[in-house]
Amino acid sequence: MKVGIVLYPTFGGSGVVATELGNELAKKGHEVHFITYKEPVRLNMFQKNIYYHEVSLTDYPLFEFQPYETLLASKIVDVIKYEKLDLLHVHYAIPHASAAYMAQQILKAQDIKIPFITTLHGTDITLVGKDPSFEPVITFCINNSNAVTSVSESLKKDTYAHFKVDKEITVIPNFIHTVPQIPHVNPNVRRCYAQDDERILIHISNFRKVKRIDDVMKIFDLVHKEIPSRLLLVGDGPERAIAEKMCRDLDLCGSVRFVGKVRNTQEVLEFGDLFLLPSQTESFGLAALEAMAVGVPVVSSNTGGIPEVNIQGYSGYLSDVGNVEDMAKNAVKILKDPKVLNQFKQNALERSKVFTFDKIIPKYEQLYKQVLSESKN
Ligand code: GMT
Repeated sequence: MKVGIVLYPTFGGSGVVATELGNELAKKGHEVHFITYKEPVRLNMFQKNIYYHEVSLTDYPLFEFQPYETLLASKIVDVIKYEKLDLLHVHYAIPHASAAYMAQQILKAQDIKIPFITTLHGTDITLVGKDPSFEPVITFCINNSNAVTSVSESLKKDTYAHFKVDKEITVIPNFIHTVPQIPHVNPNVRRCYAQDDERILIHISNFRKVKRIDDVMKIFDLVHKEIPSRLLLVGDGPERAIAEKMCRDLDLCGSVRFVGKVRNTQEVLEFGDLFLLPSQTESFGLAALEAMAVGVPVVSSNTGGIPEVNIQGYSGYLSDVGNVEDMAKNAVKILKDPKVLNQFKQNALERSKVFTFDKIIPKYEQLYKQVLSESKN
């Protein structure tokens, strides 16, 4: 199959999922064409069956805002026509689904049929999409996609709750490569981050408000009072300054390390004893799954799709949003006793195996086949 994938090229989960999906489809022999405005961070361009088409932005004094959606739609038309794609798969509804719809209509006028699939990732529905100024376009594009998928049951429910959507939504969870067993880390490298008797807690995100970085700091402060520990903060974003200030105010600077943006998060996660994800909302929580896939248990909030990934008392613990005392108590419960910690690590790895590539990618391939055969009739 020749598949076009439209995505955000950044560190955000939707871009990571779209890139990894494309990489995997290419390995399976499909021809994959990525379409976006910058080289995706997780994309290895020099691979068989992988192509990248960049949407170049025009700078014209009349445009106070760049007409990205129009440029994207034009690029999609171009790629579909000249690369002879069979199908288009867009990740994140805004503005990818509306650009796909427009491209589909333009091509229809030229007697070219192209179905498109929209995958909903989270904030396109739960935060941005709910904004009434986006609603009519999102509702229309979801209803007019040839197929719609969501990354969790929770996101599917939210979509039906907030939009007048009558289109069937297929849940296809996110996926991961797991390690066969918990990796042995090089003690000398580990000592760069923590003493041998200290536990390592990790948080990875884009440091947006929704991630509740202040809760990460509060939880760590409580844990640190009971257990010798360090916190590694991976990623960057608008809330970083707040986290830095809290570090100083709580006198934690010596124990907190801002690692910054990291392409291969697994390299850092391997050093982790516990992953913190106290988000306000999270449609799935890919970062938590990535942690579990190298045997790191998760202390998280119980919002959105997180309970579909992290299992209470097994791969970690879940608490109400903002209940930092409970999250800290659960973290201590896991970290205090090496035997308990080891059991949680094994469980986290085991749980992540539900979401391996070999189980999830065929679900997308199946959907592609179904959509293609429907669109031919
Ligand atoms: O978490 C973010 O802010 C990034 C966002 C994105 O669209 O890139 O992530 C969303 O999609 C991920 C991949 O499907 C999910 O794992 C995240 O839970 C989801 N984020 C939210 O719902 C806040």
